[in-house]
Amino acid sequence: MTASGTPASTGPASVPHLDVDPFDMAFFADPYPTHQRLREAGPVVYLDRWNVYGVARYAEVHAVLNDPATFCSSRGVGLSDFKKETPWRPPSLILEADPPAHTRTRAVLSKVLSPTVMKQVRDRFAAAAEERVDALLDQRSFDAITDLAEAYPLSIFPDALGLKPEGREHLIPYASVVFNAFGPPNELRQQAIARSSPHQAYVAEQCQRDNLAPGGFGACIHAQADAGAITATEAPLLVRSLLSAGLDTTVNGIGAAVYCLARFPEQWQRLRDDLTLARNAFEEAVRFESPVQTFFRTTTREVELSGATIGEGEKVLMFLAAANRDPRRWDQPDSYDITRRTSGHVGFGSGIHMCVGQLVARLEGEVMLTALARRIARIEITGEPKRRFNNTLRGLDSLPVTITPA
Ligand code: OVV
Repeated sequence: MTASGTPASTGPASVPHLDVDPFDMAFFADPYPTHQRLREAGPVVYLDRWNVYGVARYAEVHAVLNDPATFCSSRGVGLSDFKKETPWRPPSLILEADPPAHTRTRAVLSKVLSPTVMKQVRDRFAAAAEERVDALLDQRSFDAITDLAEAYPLSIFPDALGLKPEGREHLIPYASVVFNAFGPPNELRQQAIARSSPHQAYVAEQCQRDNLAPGGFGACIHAQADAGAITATEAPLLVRSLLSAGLDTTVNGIGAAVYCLARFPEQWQRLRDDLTLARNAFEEAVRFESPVQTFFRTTTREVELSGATIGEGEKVLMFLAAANRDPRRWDQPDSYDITRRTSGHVGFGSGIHMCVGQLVARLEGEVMLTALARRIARIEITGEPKRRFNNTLRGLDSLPVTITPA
């Protein structure tokens, strides 16, 4: 059936065909009505605009994420099929890999970003959050994206990695290219790649062992090469994964949390009344806004999914954000509720590829929301929020706010 209810005449039979483009500006401006259409059309849909299957319900997104042998990552987790097209950069050794290759690299990054390591950086991350809030209290009116959601991760994460001070202005632009590149060959992707050379050159250089300060995440990755867990050639590419996925994601996660707490003052008040809710308030913002909106997989064989037959070598687009608001899974999915049981949300993915940096993200979110809630009585949105357009990331470019001290 097509979206208008007539039988599909071309393309994969027996699944609803939709003509929506989930990578155009109108969709990014307000994805929610289309998310609902995608969920309601059926468990599996076909998107004629890009010739891909789509899943937007929680059950199917979860199923695809948890069958990595059938829905592989090694052919790319964007629209481009690495079996048919040359990737724009050498593939990631963790994101764009399947077991058994993935298992080894995953173990290394899990160790580098482990609970033990979080204990070591926690006090520094918390002190930097307090310092940032000090500065914001002096300003009273500021941009919650540039002055908070970007400024805070930039004040800790590059140092935690062990990056030298010069050139850090490339980090967010580089990540923006990476996440635009998962999308289709639209203007966002093509322009991003066309302008990526200086950012790529910076990142490649910083991944080298000599450019990473001792004790940082980057040096720890290289030390894993000495231990024989990975080769010396693999280490720089794994550092690249942290540079790709470790900054812009948390910028948008913290941005999402502040945007939620500014829009829903009763939730802000609950957080102020009980600071132990900070970690779940951040988690709920990841569910509610889903800073990473989508990823693709590629089928390794013909497979039946909820009654639909998908052939081998097909791209499947997972709408993580739609799954995170699927009424089949969530009560009041469109409410931001900091006391909700958030576990099971797919904002960090699920299964073997679930965000390896999730503890860093949660630590940053928790300590920042704690610092804000302890010292600020009110957050008021005082200007028009401006959206930032990216093929994969959802977030704002600007969020003018005025705060009232506690
Ligand atoms: C999850 C993610 C996003 C972007 C890049 C990478 C990972 C990477 O491994 O390079």
